[in-house]
Amino acid sequence: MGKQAVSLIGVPTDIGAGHRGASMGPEALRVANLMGRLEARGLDVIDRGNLQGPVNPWQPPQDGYRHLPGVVAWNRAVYTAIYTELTAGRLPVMLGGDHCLAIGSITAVARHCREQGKQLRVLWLDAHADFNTAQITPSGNIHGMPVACLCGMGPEELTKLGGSAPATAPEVFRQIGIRSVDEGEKRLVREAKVGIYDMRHIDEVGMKRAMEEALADMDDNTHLHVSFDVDFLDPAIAPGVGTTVRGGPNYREAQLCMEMIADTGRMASLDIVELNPAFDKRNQTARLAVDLVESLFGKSTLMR
Ligand code: HAR
Ligand code: MN
Ligand code: MN
Ligand code: MN
Repeated sequence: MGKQAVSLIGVPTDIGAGHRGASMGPEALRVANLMGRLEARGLDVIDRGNLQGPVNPWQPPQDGYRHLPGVVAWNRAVYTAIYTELTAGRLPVMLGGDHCLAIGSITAVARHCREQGKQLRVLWLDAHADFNTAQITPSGNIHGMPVACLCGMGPEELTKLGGSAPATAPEVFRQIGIRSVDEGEKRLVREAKVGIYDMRHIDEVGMKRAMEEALADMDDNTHLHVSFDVDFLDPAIAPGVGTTVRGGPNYREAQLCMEMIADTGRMASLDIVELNPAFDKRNQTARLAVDLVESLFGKSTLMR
């Protein structure tokens, strides 16, 4: 077998976030030597550099959305870039940027899966469900809305990024680590039947069983996309994010989560989002994210 081909795509924007600074995420991951560490794992890695898009105008919400035109522009660029890598048979790693960018990446992945006759499974590692809409959002920040948009609930410019809506369906999602869901959002995720493995469940059954459940029913026809919001992690180990929520996975739980994903051998695309160096100390959160991404690519599997 040849080397697994991986492409890094930087998307330096905080256009969908409520705090400035996620725009510095791609560079922080590069400084933490993401590329070198993946190469040391035997992967063929190309850093495609950064995509471009509008500057964050930092305006209040309009009609329930903050910066919708800017969010659309960045996501169009992401959609095209991720689709191009998948078509070339490479595994795209999107270096965010805030989590609104997963609308573009996952719309591209869903199209690729349709064209290849693959089943899609999305693991959404996050403290938040990201299932808000303009009607129920407490903030207007679009990084709180990507899952709803991908399921067809949202503005047409985002739900139809790939031509037709919805890009995908609630059944493909498995959300891990959830511990902050807004009131209106709770009702929507329940109605949509998104698969939620929240911290309460992880506390009760342990990370091992929660991940076995989230990874069940996949086969060699499954394309597994991992959307890793760094605020998934407990803020004690990962302070470098804009929206920390106490009570997340600790270092070992997070490693186990990543190792179990690696063991499936099915991960075919990845987002690393919400890393915010403005809140970090000595780039420790970026370095932790890189450690965990190494595990996602099988670091510890080889030691068994
Ligand atoms: N639920 C809140 C909102 O919609 C905050 C969610 C956004 N935070 C994130 N995304 N980091 O996961 O405003
Ligand atoms: Mn493919
Ligand atoms: Mn998120
Ligand atoms: Mn989050």
